[in-house]
Amino acid sequence: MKKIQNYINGELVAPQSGQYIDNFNPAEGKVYSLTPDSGSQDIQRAVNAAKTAFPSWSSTPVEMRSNLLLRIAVLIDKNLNQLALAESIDNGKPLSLASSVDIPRASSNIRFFATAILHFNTDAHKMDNVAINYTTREPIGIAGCISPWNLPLYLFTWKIAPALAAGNCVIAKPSEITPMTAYLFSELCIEAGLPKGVLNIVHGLGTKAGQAIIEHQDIPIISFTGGTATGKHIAATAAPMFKKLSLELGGKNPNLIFADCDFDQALNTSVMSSFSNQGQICLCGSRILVERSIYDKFVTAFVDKVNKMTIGDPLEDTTKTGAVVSESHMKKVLSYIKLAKEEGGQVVAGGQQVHLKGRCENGYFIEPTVITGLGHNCRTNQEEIFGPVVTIMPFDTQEEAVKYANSTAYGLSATLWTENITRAHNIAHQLKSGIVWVNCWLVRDLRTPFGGMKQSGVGREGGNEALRFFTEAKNVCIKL
Ligand code: TXE
Repeated sequence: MKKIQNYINGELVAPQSGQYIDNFNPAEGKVYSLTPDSGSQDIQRAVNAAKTAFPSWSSTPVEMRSNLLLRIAVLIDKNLNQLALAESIDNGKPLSLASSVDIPRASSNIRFFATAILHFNTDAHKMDNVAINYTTREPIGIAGCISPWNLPLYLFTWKIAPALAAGNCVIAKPSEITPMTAYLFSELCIEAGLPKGVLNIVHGLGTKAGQAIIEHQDIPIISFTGGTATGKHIAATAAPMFKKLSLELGGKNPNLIFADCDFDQALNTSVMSSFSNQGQICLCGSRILVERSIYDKFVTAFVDKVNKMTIGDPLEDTTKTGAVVSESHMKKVLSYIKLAKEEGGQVVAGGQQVHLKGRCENGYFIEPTVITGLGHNCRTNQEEIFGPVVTIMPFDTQEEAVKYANSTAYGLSATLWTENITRAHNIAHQLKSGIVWVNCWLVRDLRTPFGGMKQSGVGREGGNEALRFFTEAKNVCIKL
């Protein structure tokens, strides 16, 4: 069976313990490879390598750093098919999605920061005739980048690219649930000639390898994407050590649909925003709020479309809904459907585990599920489910829509459907979300700051915000 290796000091190496964790193919419910069960010794080895590499990498001319990263992006493009297949097998997502979104985006993340760093500038401030200030921004040292399983290579590259471009060395830990594409990525880094120790990829459990990163005294910056509970733990561990923290956490995103919207566009995009990647995108809209005058029409049309979605083998072209990522995640999502019924909800589409035939007979598949009849305050409408489950609720006034939308502890994203431009601006400013999409969803300009409000996280990644995060400002003040 294929054994994934750590990438430390430029080499592919086994974990020091010699121990491995089972890695499942969720569409088949079968172990298909083994992931290093790394611990603090492996992290220490990676820290040693990164410490040695830092003086040279941080002083490498920006153009050379940029060229090296661009070389990696080219290799991702060249290996798109192999990476997409690996991601689909590792994660259960449709191959078509991995080939059209996840892997191309991994390459554009790297390209974006490889070129952004060439144009990254700092400020000078003149205080009349008293003094002149200028600010420099230097790489900090070793960054710890911890990423989740839902968009494995996409979110992994989103973190490491700005860190490396800015001149830091990195210790990255991909999710133990989906390690394969990061492993293949380490092979590409070797092929691209990335100097040893600049990027180290250590695989393993969050509570072991991840924990060793967040509590290591020589790793002063942590960039994390994952669950809110883990984010709280990381903040509690890292804050007393005065680490710089960026936390991109969960969401319970509202999707507001007004009667004056372009109905077909709102409908079609809402199906996508609810169920893409089996609802396992932190930006998926999981609470659809619909103005009462079009509520019945919307529910009927939405359910009709959802019932036509093809659930199937992720490797087949026609599949729109693949497997959820693991058995335990499937059980969690199904338990929320049960909870929704206990809370008085009606399941108007889906609601069941799906048992496919053939290769995928033991896979973790759930029908895209639509629930109506619940109030905005119940647990189903407050807690992140992170699966193919969406609720639909009516509202009577604009005020009520905003109140429901803002009623959760999360504030990552929101979507708004209206043809009334004044209403669009008004509501966008009232919604407590890091990003508000008006008449679209998941359109991302990588230059914009990205991140959530409230318990959806702290810090903003994207564009210059990310480069600022991975650098330390120094101000020099000269008397005139
Ligand atoms: O995430 P975890 P899980 C949400 C979603 C999901 C829930 C739990 O609701 O059901 O979180 O998912 C590493 N120190 N999201 O359990 O545990 C871990 O190894 C350091 C939303 O998979 O947060 C992995 O690499 N690291 C989210 C990463 O953290 C630790 C995407 C994320 O895992 C650690 C994923 C520790 N003590 C889940 N414990 C989104 N916002 O996109 C774990 N990790």
